[in-house]
Amino acid sequence: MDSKIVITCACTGAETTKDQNPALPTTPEEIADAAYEAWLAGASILHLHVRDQNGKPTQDVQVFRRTIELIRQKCNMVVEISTGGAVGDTADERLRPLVELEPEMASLDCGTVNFGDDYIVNTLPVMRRFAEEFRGHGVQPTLECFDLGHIYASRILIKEGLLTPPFHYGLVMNVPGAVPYTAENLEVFKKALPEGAYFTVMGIGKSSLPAQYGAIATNGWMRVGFEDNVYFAKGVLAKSNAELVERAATLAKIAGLSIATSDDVRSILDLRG
Ligand code: KMH
Ligand code: ZN
Repeated sequence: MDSKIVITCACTGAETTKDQNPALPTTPEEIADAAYEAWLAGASILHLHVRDQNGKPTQDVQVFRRTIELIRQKCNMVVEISTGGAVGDTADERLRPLVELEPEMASLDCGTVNFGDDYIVNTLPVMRRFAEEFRGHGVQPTLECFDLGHIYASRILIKEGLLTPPFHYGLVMNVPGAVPYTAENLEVFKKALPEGAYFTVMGIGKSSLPAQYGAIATNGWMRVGFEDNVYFAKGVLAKSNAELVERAATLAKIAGLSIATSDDVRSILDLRG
């Protein structure tokens, strides 16, 4: 499995708007189409946020359910529900889709951090509560770390037995007000991970492409998509999420890697399936 790389597509996010890129998928139908195209292009995991009828972020279980049903009609992509939600969401709101839908995977945010002029709150007690729900519902977490201290916070939960291997981290770099993406910072993050942990590198905004190279260089996995970055190149909007996935897959192949399938991910991370 070592020479396989996993690509996640984060096709919608909670904060990206159609004003930033008109190709942003927001309805269940648009998200399912985007997911399928991304899967065909090489993404094996979908990081899923959904929107209400007005295009605003929501943690409404029915919208998640409908979107996942539509995806399932098209492909077997691993669906990773967001429990980060949108800035300002309560812990209860963020957890509801996980509790009710029991997805194979979901994100578990590992600390409090600036989000531009906003912020997200994940104290240790909040993280413990989330970890207990993940365990109770058999959901594999992606431990999203927006700063170095978040990795150490996750390690407290590991020591307490609330998180168990296999570990999968999402190293989210370049959120405004948090750690910038640099090759050196990625190396430091990697060194702080528990032994044997898998990790996906996520570069926000203009750091998306450098972070993809960083992932390849450090034996990590890649995440691309409009949640992280709406541009294909400087001043050039991406036509679709699939276009970004396709380039990530090409970079990986040039580096001699093969692209993991969704079933590869299920086997590597021991997902329920
Ligand atoms: N939308 C951000 C506030 C996650 O999905 O777990 C949080 C986020 C992280 O996107
Ligand atoms: Zn997210």
